[in-house]
Amino acid sequence: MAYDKDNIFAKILHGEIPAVIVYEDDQTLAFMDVMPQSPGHTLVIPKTEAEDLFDLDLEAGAAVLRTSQRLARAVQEAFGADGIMINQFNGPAAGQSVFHYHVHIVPRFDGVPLRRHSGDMEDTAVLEEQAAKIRQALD
Ligand code: DGP
Repeated sequence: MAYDKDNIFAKILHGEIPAVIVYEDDQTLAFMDVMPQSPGHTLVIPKTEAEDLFDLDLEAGAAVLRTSQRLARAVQEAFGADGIMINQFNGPAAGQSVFHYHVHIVPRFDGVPLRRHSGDMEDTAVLEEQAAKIRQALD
């Protein structure tokens, strides 16, 4: 399958549809997942075109890892999470639904089950509030 330039994350990257942005540098963008599995669920994407892990340039992958580590620290601090789960799906059979490579940063809390993957949409106002907490916790 060829990379679809009109996928929803490409549109976010190019400012064609809105997203609650948490962090941006020259190689990566991080924004709130609109269907969070827990409060603070954040996504990190490369600015290069890559459908999935198999398609990912390693330099872009290193940049995504660097941003993911920074974001994971900030999310953990901002939400007082007991743990941080990192997910990354490749192919529909693995649960991938948006075909621009992305890493999920999902805060986990002892004894609290996750909401469904790609489940209910969160209010933008709530996501804005959570993003502000994460931005504040970023180094
Ligand atoms: P995956 O299954 O790994 O491809 O997950 C895609 C994630 O993206 C899923 O958790 C829901 C989220 N998502 C889907 N559409 C949008 C959108 O338009 N904006 C944002 N911020 N997140 C989205």
